[in-house]
Amino acid sequence: MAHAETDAKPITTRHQALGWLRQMLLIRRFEERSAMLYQQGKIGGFCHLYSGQEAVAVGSIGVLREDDYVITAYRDHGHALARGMDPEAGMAEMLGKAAGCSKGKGGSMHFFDAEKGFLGGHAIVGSHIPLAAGVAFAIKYRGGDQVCLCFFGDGAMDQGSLHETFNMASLWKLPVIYIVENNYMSMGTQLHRHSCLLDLTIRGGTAYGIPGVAVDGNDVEAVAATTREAIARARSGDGPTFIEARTYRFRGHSMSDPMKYRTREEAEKARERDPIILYESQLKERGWIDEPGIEQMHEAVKAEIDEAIEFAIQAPEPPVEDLYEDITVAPHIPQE
Ligand SMILES: Cc1ncc(C[n+]2csc(CCOP(=O)(O)OP(=O)(O)O)c2C)c(N)n1
Repeated sequence: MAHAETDAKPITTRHQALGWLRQMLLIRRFEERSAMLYQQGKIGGFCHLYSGQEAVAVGSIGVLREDDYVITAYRDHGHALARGMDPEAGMAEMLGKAAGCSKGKGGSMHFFDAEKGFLGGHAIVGSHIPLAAGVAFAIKYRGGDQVCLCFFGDGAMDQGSLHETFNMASLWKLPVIYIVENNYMSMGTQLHRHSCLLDLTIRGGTAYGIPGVAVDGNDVEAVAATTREAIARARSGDGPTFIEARTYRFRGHSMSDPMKYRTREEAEKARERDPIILYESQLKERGWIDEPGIEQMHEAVKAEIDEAIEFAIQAPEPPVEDLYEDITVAPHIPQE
């Protein structure tokens, strides 16, 4: 197993680094405000927040090309925003409004943005893992050199769909990169209680002849560097890579979680490795931003999310007639 260490050496430009910091802040703010809107009853249904895991989505999606694809599970707001989704479209979706990225019909778990190659938002654990292989198969079949980045949680490691897919993805050398966001918790079940091995690179990599790499999932540049290598492999026809990004979720599994499975000390300790604070200090050390610059960025992000919320609140509900639209999509059958 290779292990990408946290490395203080910049792997990117100042411009891109500041962009990554801003995206992580945007995601954090989006999530924290969503929690408040949920408590006010403005957001309904299930809602899973991404706070604490931002460096995984931002670092990996940040090194993709525009024509690549991203697919994820239900904890999806961060990935969508990292892929460039307009926060207004995201927030409107949270509030079930017609201007939402899924026309207000998908909600928190079903963000989608086809134009940006963001293919969801999937609620059934492990269900999108075969879909990612399908996307990668289509890329290869058409002779393209794009890749598909697929995210899921450590709980999904136990789904049969993952193991069937990994075998085929490896055998057929599909251009897919699987990233398990190991936050050590599958709802309220900790990793050591649901996984026979704690090193997931063995279960997801070695077992299938796929290179498996563990990375510090709270270090945005380590994630970016690791994903970049995986992308190069996939583009050159060498097949999938399995990345285990080790991270932690700060909030509960969903909005109704008493969190009895972890101690307050454990959660507080995890915040010492907050990916945003880590990156802020790294960039300050490099002289790429100073304290007033960081404050300005926080203010700008706050204003952007405030605007998105205002937009979402004012936006109209989908009309009732729309209930019977978008239920199924006619298949695209190529004409001879
Ligand atoms: C097939 C299936 N079984 C059970 C559930 C209920 N469920 C929702 S989330 C979850 C835990 C998944 O945890 P993990 O994959 O680690 O992702 P995380 O929540 O940490 O992002 C479960 C069991 C589901 N959605 N789908």
